[in-house]
Amino acid sequence: MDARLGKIILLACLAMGLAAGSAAVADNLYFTVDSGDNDTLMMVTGLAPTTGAPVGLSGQAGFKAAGTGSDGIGAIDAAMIGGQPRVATGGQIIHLWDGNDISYLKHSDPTGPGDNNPVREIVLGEVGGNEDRLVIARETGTGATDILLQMFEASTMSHITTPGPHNNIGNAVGMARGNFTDSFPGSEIVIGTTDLATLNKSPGFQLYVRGDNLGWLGQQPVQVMTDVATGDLVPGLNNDEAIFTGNIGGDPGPGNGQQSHVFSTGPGFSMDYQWNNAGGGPHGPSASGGLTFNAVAVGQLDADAEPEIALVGDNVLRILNHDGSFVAQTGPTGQNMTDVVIADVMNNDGVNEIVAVTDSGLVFAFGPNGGGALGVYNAGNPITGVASLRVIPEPASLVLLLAAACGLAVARRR
Ligand SMILES: [Ca+2]
Ligand SMILES: [Ca+2]
Ligand SMILES: [Ca+2]
Ligand SMILES: [Ca+2]
Repeated sequence: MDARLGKIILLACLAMGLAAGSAAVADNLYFTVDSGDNDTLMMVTGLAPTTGAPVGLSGQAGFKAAGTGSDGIGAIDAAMIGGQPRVATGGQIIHLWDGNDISYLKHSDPTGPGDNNPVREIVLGEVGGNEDRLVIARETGTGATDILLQMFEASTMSHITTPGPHNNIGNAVGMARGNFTDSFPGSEIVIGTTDLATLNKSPGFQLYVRGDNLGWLGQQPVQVMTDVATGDLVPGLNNDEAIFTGNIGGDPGPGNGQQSHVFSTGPGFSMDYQWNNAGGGPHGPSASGGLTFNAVAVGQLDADAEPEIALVGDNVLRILNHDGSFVAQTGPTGQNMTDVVIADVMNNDGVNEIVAVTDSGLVFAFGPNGGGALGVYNAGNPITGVASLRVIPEPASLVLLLAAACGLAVARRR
């Protein structure tokens, strides 16, 4: 080897060693914030532990804020698309943002000018085997009790398909992607629906559609729900299952309210009940009552291979095992938590935290066992949604060659 080339490689190796020493990067967090009629998207690249009174979210690593020019923002999702971090938000219009710095990329107004019927739910990323997808759920018009699904190519925001609306099924209150069956490619989409006020029907449905064309697969009544999440909650069966939560069972009380129900899919895409966590003990009402769940997330919170479940709501954070067995409950929190994610956002340690946001404008970070908050941060306005994303750098071939030359082992976090 030429001496000069050797020196260059040595310097590059030193630089890579330094980079590897600080390579642990927390998952990004993105927040939708209700700030009047020009709602805000905010991001941080990590949270620092704090004690005592809430500290400003704007003081956290990588903080950025962007005006959306849209009201009613709250639907949010994040995914890697073509090796790039992307964030999608839905209010009166749909936005696609660069997940590195929430700079604006594209927008689409699915209802056209003059119609402010909001996007209720949004899913970004792989569905139907194609990672470049954005799916929204809304109504056909203001006050309608139907669900209109629309699929776009995410990177171009070009329209792909809008099947006919699902009539008399209420409004979407949760939407997630999961691979429920191998009969159809990639992930399918599950939607929770509810509309007690206007429908003389079941107060809530689970609705499944194909990921490749949004074709209807099945629906089934569940009762009042607020959110849905997916994960491999029944190991050894299919791939993913869906968990619905909310005020299922009616007003909160012993055996009612605050339930979560898990369903798998069977032959012919039947919807097979797996378990619910209704009942007494930790699942009973709080001393102050009113314990209902607003949101659910599925993710890894301990060392066993199965995922855990985080539920947040009015005055409560509850953690369950994948089979519904009780792990921990934190509360009363004195806060109405509106959304939750499970992500590694603190300490760069590969250990996930539970991040919950509130309608009073606070971000709570809890450890994987709940308990006292590891930090509380103030965004200044009500937070309507949160999404997380692990940004996976695309290794350039030169970097890989250098890594090989330096003899660096490539370590991967779980
Ligand atoms: Ca599938
Ligand atoms: Ca499963
Ligand atoms: Ca686990
Ligand atoms: Ca962590």
